[in-house]
Amino acid sequence: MSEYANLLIEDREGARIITINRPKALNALNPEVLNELDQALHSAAADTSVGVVIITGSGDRAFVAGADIKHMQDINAADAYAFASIGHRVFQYIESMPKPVIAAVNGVAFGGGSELALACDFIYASNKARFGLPEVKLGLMPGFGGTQRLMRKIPQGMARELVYTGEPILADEAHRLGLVNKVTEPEALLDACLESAKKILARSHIAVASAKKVMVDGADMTLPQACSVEINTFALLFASDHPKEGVSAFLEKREPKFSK
Ligand code: CO8
Repeated sequence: MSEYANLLIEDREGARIITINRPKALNALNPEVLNELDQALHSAAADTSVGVVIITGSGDRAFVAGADIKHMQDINAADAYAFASIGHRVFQYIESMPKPVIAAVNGVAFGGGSELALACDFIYASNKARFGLPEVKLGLMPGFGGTQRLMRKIPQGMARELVYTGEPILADEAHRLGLVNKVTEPEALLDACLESAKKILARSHIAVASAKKVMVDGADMTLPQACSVEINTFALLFASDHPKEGVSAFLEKREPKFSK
């Protein structure tokens, strides 16, 4: 029994799978779901038995069909500000938490669903997945970071066209654009994510967390600033025993055993 009303949690050999579970609303995000996701992510970050997080949606139709449209029917500007802020807080946490987060997009990822996937470190998708930011069709615009993160992940002109038209793209097109790392058959999606997670889990978690931090923080810095952060973070790795173990293992022709 999950401690969450709208999430299912499963651990598989160091990977924590968080499944957004509101199938009747195609896993749409309301404030309650977002707050639960926030809690689940903090809990995964604090749990030393977890090295990678995978986020997916329940059922075979949707990853997440967007922010909850019903929730937005009668809200005012202050409510909208509060709702958008919750989404931003949670999605920024995905970027700042020290463990990689993989989006396993198993169906539609529309609006807030695409925005959630965009905040993850990388995306694997089933060949049934569709991505889109259809907010303008509803008189809205992306409000969970989509206008900013999409532009930073695919060519600007393409991002603008997707936002202005609200038209969806299929998984293969998202792959061609570099938005998605891998496209699989639906039944193979989770295993593909777990396979990638397994490789990450075999590495130094301190090195992976440090690389994530520099890649996320550095993305919006000038190149000299970002490189300077990289030098400092690289040097800091040597405050742990991981470089010694990794380098010794290489020279001794054995697999490294990194401390937890
Ligand atoms: N919110 C709430 N309920 C939803 C949502 C949603 N985003 N999407 C689907 N549902 C519900 C439907 O209302 C329906 O419920 P019911 O059975 O009670 O009528 C159920 O899920 C199944 O949906 P459909 O019958 O429509 O299923 P179809 O297979 O015919 O269509 C689609 C599937 C194509 C995914 C269709 O449901 C759809 O187009 N959904 C809306 C997609 C969308 O526009 N998403 C963007 C929402 S706006 C947004 O995300 C803004 C983010 C920023 C917010 C900032 C805060 C202020």
